[in-house]
Amino acid sequence: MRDDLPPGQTPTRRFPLFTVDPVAPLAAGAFRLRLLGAVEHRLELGWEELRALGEEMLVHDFHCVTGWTRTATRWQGVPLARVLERARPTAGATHALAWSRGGYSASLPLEDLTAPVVLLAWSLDGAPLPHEHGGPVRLVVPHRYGWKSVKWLAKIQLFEREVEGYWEMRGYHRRGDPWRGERYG
Ligand SMILES: Nc1nc2c(c(=O)[nH]1)N[C@H]1C(S)=C(S)[C@@H](COP(=O)(O)O)O[C@H]1N2
Ligand SMILES: [Mo]
Repeated sequence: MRDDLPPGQTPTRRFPLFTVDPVAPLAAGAFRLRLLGAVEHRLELGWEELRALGEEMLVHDFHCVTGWTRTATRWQGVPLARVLERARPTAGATHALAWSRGGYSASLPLEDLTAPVVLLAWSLDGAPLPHEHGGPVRLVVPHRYGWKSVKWLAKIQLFEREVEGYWEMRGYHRRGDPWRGERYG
């Protein structure tokens, strides 16, 4: 992680909430994640199966496109790459939609999703991930703007073409690299 901030970002230690699809809390034991679409092996993982894949810790700034950066945010979870390996994306797979339980989605190029910083996170700043921040499990894609880090993660759908999620359909950038200021387009 770099010490400086991407263009147009202001640091904060608060962690503002941003939610367009409020959902009811879900007990960790009831959590399920499905991987489907352009994969050789469809997968459905429960809480215990996910936890059995191991745990990594990551400290990274979290950049919302509206201009706040929650600095040095500590996440624990399993790298998504480990789960994707098991699902085996097809040779032609290029993009994915990450879906929440509430119907929110974000579009991600496959190479962004397999980066080592991308976690299926169940812990925030040393405590179980609170419901309002996407618990029991959210996607964390800290090298992209925050709208790609889908809370209440339920499903990852792979595609052999470019696709748009909730904000990409509304004009936000397909990649969303904060260092290049990729807010719109
Ligand atoms: N399910 C869901 N995930 C979401 C959003 C949302 O509205 N619904 N908002 C995104 C946006 S724009 C940001 S900046 C972050 C904010 O995460 P936080 O609410 O935990 O701070 O969540 C992202 N993930
Ligand atoms: Mo955001």
